[in-house]
Amino acid sequence: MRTLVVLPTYNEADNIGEVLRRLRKAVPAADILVVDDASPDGTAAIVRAIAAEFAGVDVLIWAGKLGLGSAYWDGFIDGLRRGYQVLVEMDGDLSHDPAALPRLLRAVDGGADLAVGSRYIPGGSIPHWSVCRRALSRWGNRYARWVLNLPVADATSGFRAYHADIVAKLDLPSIQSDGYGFQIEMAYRVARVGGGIVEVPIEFVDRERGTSKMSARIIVEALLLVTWWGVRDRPRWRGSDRRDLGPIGGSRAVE
Ligand SMILES: Nc1nc2c(ncn2[C@@H]2O[C@H](COP(=O)(O)OP(=O)(O)OP(=O)(O)O)[C@@H](O)[C@H]2O)c(=O)[nH]1
Ligand SMILES: [Mg+2]
Repeated sequence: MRTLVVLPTYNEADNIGEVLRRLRKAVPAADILVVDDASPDGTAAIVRAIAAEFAGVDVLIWAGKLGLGSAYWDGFIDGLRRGYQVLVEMDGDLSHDPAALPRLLRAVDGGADLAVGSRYIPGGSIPHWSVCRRALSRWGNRYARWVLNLPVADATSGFRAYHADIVAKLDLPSIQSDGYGFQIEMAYRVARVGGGIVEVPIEFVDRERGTSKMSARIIVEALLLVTWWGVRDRPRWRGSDRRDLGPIGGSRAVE
């Protein structure tokens, strides 16, 4: 299936070259679109230089920092327009190992609408995180799963492959969130339109170079939005059955 890997970047000059080279090795047939928010460290220039060497690598450059959600949104719209059948999301800081991508693609090839690289199913791991960060992520995910009745153990994971047909049904222009909220919102929308979600175990390693763009604002945004969606979509506060919420796709884990 024709695949486009969308890589959002903001100041990833120290990582992007290696990400692109490892991706090319892991999935030689996939095209790559880097969506860069005018990184001051020259990330886009590095991508351009590599694009001259490798066919199928492109970069979209925006005038300023518009956020992760907006970068994915633009990358997906571009991918849909150009007729790709699979759209991949992946961080550009080497936290997501390109070598794991073929397993996600196999899951989509096998019929999944969304394959999520999951840290929270057997076989998944985060070797370097502190107890605090692990607890925040784990409980954030449990909260989202409970409030939204979402059949995903790792809804904040940013390593995913979508079948393009499901992305086309998600009404991307109305997406409200950025950061972790964006990942949860996309998974929730897939479930609501009846898409099948499969989780594939991944190891998430901490970035070794560059700085994190994660912030308290992104965490609070995700928490508030999840709570709001849960309230908004609950048909009647009292006496409602969670199964009334509408079509929810099933989820299963694969090795
Ligand atoms: N285009 C674009 N990319 C972004 C923006 N913010 C983050 N990114 C990219 O999104 C990916 C994930 O961001 P990170 O800062 O690594 O966030 P994280 O993985 O949640 O946090 P860490 O584990 O601390 O690295 C990286 O490739 C970033 O360069 C943004 O505003 N615009
Ligand atoms: Mg990261």
